[in-house]
Amino acid sequence: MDRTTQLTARRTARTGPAPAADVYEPAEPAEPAEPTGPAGSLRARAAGVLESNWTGTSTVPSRGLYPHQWSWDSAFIAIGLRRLSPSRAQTELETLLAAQWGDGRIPHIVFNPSVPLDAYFPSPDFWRSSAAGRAAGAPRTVQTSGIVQPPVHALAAWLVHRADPGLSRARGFLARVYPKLAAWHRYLLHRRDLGGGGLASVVHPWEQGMDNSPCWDAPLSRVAPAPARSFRRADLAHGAAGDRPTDLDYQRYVRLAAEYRDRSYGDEASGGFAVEDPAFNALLIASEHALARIARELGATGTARRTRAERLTAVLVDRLWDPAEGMFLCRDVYGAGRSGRLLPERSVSGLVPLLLPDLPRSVTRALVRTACGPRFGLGGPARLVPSYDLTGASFDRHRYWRGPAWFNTAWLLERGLRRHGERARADALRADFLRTAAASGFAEYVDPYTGAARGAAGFGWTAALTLDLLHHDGSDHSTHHSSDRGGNRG
Ligand code: 9WN
Repeated sequence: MDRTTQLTARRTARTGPAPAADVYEPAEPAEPAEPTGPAGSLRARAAGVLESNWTGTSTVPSRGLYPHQWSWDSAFIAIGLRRLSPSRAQTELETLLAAQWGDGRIPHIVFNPSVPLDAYFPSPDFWRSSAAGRAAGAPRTVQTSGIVQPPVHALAAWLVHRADPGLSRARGFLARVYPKLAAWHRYLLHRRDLGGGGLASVVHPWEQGMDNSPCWDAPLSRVAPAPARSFRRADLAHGAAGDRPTDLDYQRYVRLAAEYRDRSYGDEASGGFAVEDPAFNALLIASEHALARIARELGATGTARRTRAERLTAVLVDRLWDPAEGMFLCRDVYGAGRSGRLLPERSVSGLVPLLLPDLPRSVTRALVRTACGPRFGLGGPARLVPSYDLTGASFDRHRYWRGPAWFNTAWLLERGLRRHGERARADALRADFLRTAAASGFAEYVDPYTGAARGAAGFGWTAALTLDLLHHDGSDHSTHHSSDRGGNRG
């Protein structure tokens, strides 16, 4: 028995079965004991990472490589921070939301003005948010990027609230963030429905968060690269070139972002790249479910939101599910002469919808089979879950999102497995997560076969999600596919 399993067994004996929980928060003991021994020191180490990445109002993903606030990083970080300090977790989200644009978008980076411009590229003078984004309502006093990242925020806000409802109510936390989160979802569902089928599109690979995933190769190939000498990358000062996106990828990222900026960040006229991504949309749906919960907590019914989340789940299946592959695929909205087509690349994004409660049983079964099969090797040869098909032609075990395993996607799949009754697999993934996070020094990502650390060390969401998984012992989690309907156990 490894240390984590021992801890689990001890905790189970002590606490007995955990109380029922809602669909957004797996069941767990109400007052879990502080982990002691090795897990206790893992907790202290993870807390230390979050402490040294804390700026006073938010947490940087990494001091060297990513010295500003990132949108989906902050959401994952808040989910873990609530285990240490619910008030700091609230501040993390509130700082991000203070940089929201008038049209509802939450920018993917909020720049720290005290960090030198050349510390990260593209810097504020590239995005020129307050000038180029004026028509879209960019804030005047804080500099941001103009693109977005996956909408994990409402889910994070709900989980942060649940960590200390008394404090949250006393501070009016949900009442303050709800209108902002609602505007964010409105932006995505209306301005970003570029395919016209009801799902949100990303207009840049950085928006989806898995920057150089092979999923983008075909749609990106239609984008003319920016001249190589027109910009200077900062990332290579911190990471090995073989671990990072290529120069040619960067030239295309820069072209797409510059063109979006030069269109004043307007979504009316389309650029060259629009993709409906399964993880991005699944996170939007999970967050819409969370908004329904928040609405109920604030005294409304939340019914319209819940119904919308269910309808969006059906649309997701309709537009992105591939029964032959047993997973979700990306839709290239401008592919096939702009009539749209599913992209054949298989990435971990296509497994993330397992998170959702209302999927048909045939779909969840197939997703679990695919995750555990040769392509993703869950519970077999792979550590955590690789970011891309192990057998795929573009698989590269070291290059960023083209193979390495990441901790945020492992956390999402752990929740998905637990939700759908795959308790043994979820427990094993949780144990692997904690072991790998500890051994890798909370790495940004790891080799999917060996678990060896790659990318930045002391990475924010790796440490934060470690705290979250340490907090519950995985011993009693029911599925609650539909059991939350009508009741507010939040
Ligand atoms: C571009 C901060 C971010 C993550 C992304 C990850 C990486 C940035 C980069 O770092 O992207 O946004 O410079 O490569 O791909 O998921 O949010 O940690």
